[in-house]
Amino acid sequence: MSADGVTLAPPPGARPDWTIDQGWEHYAQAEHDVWITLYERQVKLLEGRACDPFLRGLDSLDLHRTGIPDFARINEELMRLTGWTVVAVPGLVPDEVFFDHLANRRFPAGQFIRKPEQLDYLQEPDIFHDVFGHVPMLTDPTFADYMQAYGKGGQRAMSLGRLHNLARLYWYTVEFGLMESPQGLRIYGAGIVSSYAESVFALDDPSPNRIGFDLERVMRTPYRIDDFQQVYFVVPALQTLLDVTTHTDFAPLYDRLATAADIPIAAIEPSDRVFTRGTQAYADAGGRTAA
Ligand code: HBI
Ligand code: FE
Repeated sequence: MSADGVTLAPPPGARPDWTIDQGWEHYAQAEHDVWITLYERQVKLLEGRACDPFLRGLDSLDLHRTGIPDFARINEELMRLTGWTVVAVPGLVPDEVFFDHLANRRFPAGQFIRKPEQLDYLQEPDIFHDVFGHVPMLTDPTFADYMQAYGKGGQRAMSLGRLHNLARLYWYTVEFGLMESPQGLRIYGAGIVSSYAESVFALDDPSPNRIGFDLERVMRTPYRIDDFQQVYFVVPALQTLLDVTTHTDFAPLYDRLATAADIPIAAIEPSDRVFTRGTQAYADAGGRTAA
């Protein structure tokens, strides 16, 4: 449902749940080549940067073999591992549709791939972001349960008018999350692992803050969709995400959030566990617009 309470109808050719056929046989070789270019660049970079569950998931799904992966093929393995499937959608879908898929262990993935001149940045999630970025983590049983719990929580947050708070949880975990490991910080967020530049920035750049994950803290922190993040939140383990969603009573939390002020995006709070106190030099210099 959009803000005015009207549910958008699916576009022509899409089913009532907004899914479409992937039409894998219709991809042009040039489109497969975009996938292969992106894939090879990321795989080299992510060894020692992405967390182990991501790298293991990438291996077990064998996402490289065919260029753009055929959902029918990866779904066999994904279903066997965690009971999830990937379904094709035309692009962004309404929140309620998105949550209904997640709550039923279906991940809606864009069917299209970016153009060769958009390798580094695009606004709407394409198949590379959605499948390379999100699907490997869905092979991890703990993360798979977290994503389903998020879908169920989304349905509830919508009915309570707190979706903007819950969306921040998705953003700072599923999309831009970092995790501790014995060898240092590792990436699990799909928005990072699917981006060449942010896979470096998120771990190595002195600009952003890196702060220990805390549910309420995250839900009070706005985010930016148009540039590298100014703050990343670090979980000790994926189990933290699942514990937090299953052991938190969200009703009193949402009550508190209704009166709590947002925390400025680059602020460090006295109660924060600080991994990196960022310089914010990148954002202060104007970010992408200055580059
Ligand atoms: N649709 N295809 C798609 N992918 C998303 O990540 C997505 C969406 N619709 C809504 C949405 N995300 C977010 O608004 C929620 O996570 C809050
Ligand atoms: Fe995403």
